[in-house]
Amino acid sequence: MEGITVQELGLAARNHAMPLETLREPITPVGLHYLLIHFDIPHVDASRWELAVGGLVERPLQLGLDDLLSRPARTLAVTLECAGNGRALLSPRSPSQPWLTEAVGTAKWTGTPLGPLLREAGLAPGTAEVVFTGLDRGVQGGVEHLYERSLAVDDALRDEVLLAYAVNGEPLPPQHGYPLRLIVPGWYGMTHVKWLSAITVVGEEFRGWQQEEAYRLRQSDDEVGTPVTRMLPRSLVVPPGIPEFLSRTRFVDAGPCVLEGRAWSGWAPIERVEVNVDGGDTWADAELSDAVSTYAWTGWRFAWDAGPGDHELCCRASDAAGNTQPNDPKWNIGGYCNNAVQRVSVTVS
Ligand SMILES: Nc1nc2c(c(=O)[nH]1)N[C@H]1C(S)=C(S)[C@@H](COP(=O)(O)O)O[C@H]1N2
Ligand SMILES: [Mo]
Repeated sequence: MEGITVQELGLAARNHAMPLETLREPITPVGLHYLLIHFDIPHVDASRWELAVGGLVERPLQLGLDDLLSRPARTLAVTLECAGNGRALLSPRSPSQPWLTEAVGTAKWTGTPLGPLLREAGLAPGTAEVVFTGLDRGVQGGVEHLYERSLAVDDALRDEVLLAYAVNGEPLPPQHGYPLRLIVPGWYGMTHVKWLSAITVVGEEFRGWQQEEAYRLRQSDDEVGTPVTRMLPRSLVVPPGIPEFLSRTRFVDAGPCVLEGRAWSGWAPIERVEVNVDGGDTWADAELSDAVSTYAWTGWRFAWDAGPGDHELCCRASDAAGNTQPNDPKWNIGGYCNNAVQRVSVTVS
């Protein structure tokens, strides 16, 4: 990995990852959930805040927080992962949040389903996409804009899509989108717009900066690229033993050692997790437990007989749609979707 710049350090210090030992918890405590904020956390006075539902709808709506709280509520455990997870392990690296592998978390999000609200507003004929606008404004790629993302109407109408006002049973904290955020289970993090202020139905493809410039897989700047959507499979292991402070190398006692971790995919259920010790082609199956929910990670365990010496542990997940983690990263300019297998260095004595 080439040297991290002071600017990247600044981003990394604002936006933290989930410490990997937290993988032991099926539901990530809120303060340990990863965080990604492009601009500033907006200051919101909930008594004045309103959500505008408009555009190509028959009955535009203005909803206060109490209106949303009085609608039918649903709670879903959802695994969220930043599309840039793994970016710092790519070379060359585009200057952005330099994640290693732990930009992930699973929380219980409570909110009201989006579909019924859109149907109440009444989708006019000729609708193509739904645009979600956050309150946060900044400059990225030289362009000033509000944080905005869109979904195709069919994706926005899916049952599991929520307008969430609570996480793990508490009102959203400022950093996770107070007072309201979008939750789109299965999709990479950028989709889950925080600090929502408007939902606008449009008749053509939305071309905002975070949609058209960012979050596309491109090999060169002049390519249109393909949009980043659902999470590719990934598996992470709870680092065994104890760490060395700076290198994070692990020290483990020789003998039986139970490795445990979690795996997820936004495309289909996790079907298999395999563990590899010290490279080569030998992968052994881990034992899977039930997924925390249809939209959340699956636990796994593997009995490792730790022999003395230096080792490298790898784990890889496969989903029921036939996706498997690659051994080596697939490079793209934005540094998205690097779901190459995790590698953990362990010294056994
Ligand atoms: N309004 C707004 N929504 C946003 C963002 C943002 O910067 N502004 N960041 C997105 C990205 S890139 C990610 S990965 C997730 C992170 O959600 P979390 O911080 O709650 O974990 O929020 C998404 N929603
Ligand atoms: Mo992200």
